[in-house]
Amino acid sequence: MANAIKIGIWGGGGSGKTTFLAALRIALLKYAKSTGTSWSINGLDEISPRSSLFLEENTRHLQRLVFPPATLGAPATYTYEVNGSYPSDKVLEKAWNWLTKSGHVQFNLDVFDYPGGYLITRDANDSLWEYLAGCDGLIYLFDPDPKKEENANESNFAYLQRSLDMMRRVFERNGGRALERGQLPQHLAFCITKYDDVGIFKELEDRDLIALDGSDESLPPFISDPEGAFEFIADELTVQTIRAYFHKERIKYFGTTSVGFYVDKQTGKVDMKRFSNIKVVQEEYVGEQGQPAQREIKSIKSKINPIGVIEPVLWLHRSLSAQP
Ligand SMILES: Nc1nc2c(ncn2[C@@H]2O[C@H](COP(=O)(O)OP(=O)(O)O)[C@@H](O)[C@H]2O)c(=O)[nH]1
Ligand SMILES: [Mg+2]
Repeated sequence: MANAIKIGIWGGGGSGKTTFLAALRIALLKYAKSTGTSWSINGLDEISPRSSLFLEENTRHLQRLVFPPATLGAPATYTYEVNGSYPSDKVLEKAWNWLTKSGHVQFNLDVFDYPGGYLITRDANDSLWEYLAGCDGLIYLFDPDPKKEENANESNFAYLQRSLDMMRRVFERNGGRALERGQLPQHLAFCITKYDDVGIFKELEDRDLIALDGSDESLPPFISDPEGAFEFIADELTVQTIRAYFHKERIKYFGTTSVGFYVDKQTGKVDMKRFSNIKVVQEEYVGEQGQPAQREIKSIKSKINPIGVIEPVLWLHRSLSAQP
């Protein structure tokens, strides 16, 4: 698999990497069912031990309607192989065959899993940067949580600035030939995640950035202009950082939610008055000084309906296979 296309998934601590990966397996199976095709994602344990187990366990968590546990221990890289084919619609077939050569899709997907804050503290010699720089395509999970954005160590700007700088250094160390006009050579699928979050959703809706497909009411709400949504939600430094480091024509923005929206069992549609697929319960616990305290535990209301999860992955694959 020396020439396999490599796609890497990264993002800040708690941005939803593990949930995204598990949702991807479910989304691929749903896509296969609805298009009459066959798709799979399997761990390459010979390259990255325990990849299969990691995916299996986290998919099981989502099926049991709980979020995967946060990564607390050592960082790890998990490697997967995705196999599939596009639907054999006559027109599509022509286009995809040209893009993918055989019509069969195969690529590797790397997921970097590390505890919150880890990325910020890594120096230029950390192997994480080599891994990221070695990917042909990158998926960045942008967590729009305003509480994190306000914290200089947890903001997307901090994560992006550091990782893009470090990646650039890897290319410079290797002779700098891959850098063109000072920009990174990779394709970037930039995902605005967790847009199902009630606060984020309302903000986007107020700005007319949420659309419902008029042709079918059962289709869930989607972000009509993901790049516009990014400009609206993120601070300008983050927006300009992305534009500075990647070639304009190699970036695409996506609206992503791994858990999706709650579908009313009676109507089979998303009820816009109670669209959230997340349940929050307050849990009592004993704080560090022995005082009673409360925290929020989030779980999932009903079967997940991932949106914008396979799209960035397949867009990257298509863009990369179309390159000479
Ligand atoms: N609203 C919403 N929250 C999510 C979603 N995916 C993840 N989360 C939240 O983000 C937390 C961290 O997700 P996780 O996948 O563990 O992040 P990681 O640290 O990047 O692997 C979860 O425990 C959830 O509370 C999503 O699609 N929607
Ligand atoms: Mg994780």
